[in-house]
Amino acid sequence: MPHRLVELPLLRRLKPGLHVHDEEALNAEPALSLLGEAITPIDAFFIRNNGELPEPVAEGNWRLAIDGEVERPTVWTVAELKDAFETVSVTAVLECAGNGRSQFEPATDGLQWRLGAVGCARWTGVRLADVLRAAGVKPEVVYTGHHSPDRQIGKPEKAALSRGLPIAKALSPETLIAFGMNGEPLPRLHGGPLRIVAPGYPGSAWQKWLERITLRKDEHDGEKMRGTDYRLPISLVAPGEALDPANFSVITDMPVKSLLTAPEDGFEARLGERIRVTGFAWSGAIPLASVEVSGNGGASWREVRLEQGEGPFAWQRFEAQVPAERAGPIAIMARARDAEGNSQPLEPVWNPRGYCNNQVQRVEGRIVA
Ligand SMILES: Nc1nc2c(c(=O)[nH]1)N[C@H]1C(S)=C(S)[C@@H](COP(=O)(O)O)O[C@H]1N2
Ligand SMILES: [Mo]
Repeated sequence: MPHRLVELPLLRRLKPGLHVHDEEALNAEPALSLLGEAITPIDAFFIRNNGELPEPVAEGNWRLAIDGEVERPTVWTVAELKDAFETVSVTAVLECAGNGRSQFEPATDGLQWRLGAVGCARWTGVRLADVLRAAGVKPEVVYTGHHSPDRQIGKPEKAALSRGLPIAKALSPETLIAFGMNGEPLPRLHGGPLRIVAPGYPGSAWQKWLERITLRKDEHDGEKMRGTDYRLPISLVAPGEALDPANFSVITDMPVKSLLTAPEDGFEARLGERIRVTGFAWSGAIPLASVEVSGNGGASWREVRLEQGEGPFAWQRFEAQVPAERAGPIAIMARARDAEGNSQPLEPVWNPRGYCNNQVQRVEGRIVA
């Protein structure tokens, strides 16, 4: 029986508003209207799984091993981790690298996410750096490798996903081994009892159900770390072109992006009314600089005020009023720019696996007299 059938009732109960993708693994995303809050509620947060969910394990029985290129290989219980290290929280956007993939033309392989594979939560845990330093990071370490018990559908011998981080990101203070989400114990669907939180990096780097970290002298080569998996071409590749693996590098910091959460696609407004437009903008590592909104399909743009976010890795809210001036179709758009001048492209930048689509979103509606 496809695993999804077993877990689906659980998902429906915990996250009733999510659209479940027709895949063997459990993957689901919310309607954008559910993403209107600065902190995305857990019941509206997307989930992404590359394989079967692992069997539930009581927190007291969970172990995290640190090994590889360390002075002192260590095994921790969750309670020991909480006792030994300072507990910290970071508010950060978690976005799947495949978010928005359904908009690529020609279509690429992979889950056809709409725009909802993103959310912003308060993550609580211990700094990965503190745990690694306690084990003694050898000077030759360049990468971490993360391991979890979840397996590919129908292939119990193959890990679903085993990703890692460049050591600089692993030792950076925002990177956590998290056990809490929005003030609650980290839910099993989100990787509880322990997951990696790598703010600014794609969701693939946020290893769930973390049970082992191996420090390495080379880039990690685990499941979904090879070939073109979670990699972008260094120089652009045309659809159908032969792919040279040497032209691909691992996705690290996510690009600048914005999301309109209201109005919804297909909205109707009355002539003369002011349409309330709300949304969020964020950027992986380069600070966010500005957001502009267009109420006329991109013919003209107006800068909007960005509200303060909860720290550098949170998304920032914005709001605008767009006048409903003419009866007929209307398209509302938002375009974010980062501090280095990168802004969201109007068209998706095509790549073979359909990653990092940060194209300007277009919400279409109608103005009626
Ligand atoms: N063990 C494990 N960790 C994982 C995955 C997975 O399949 N297995 N998927 C990754 C991907 S691709 C994403 S986008 C995020 C999704 O996190 P969420 O399900 O908490 O939203 O988890 C990441 N961590
Ligand atoms: Mo992802």
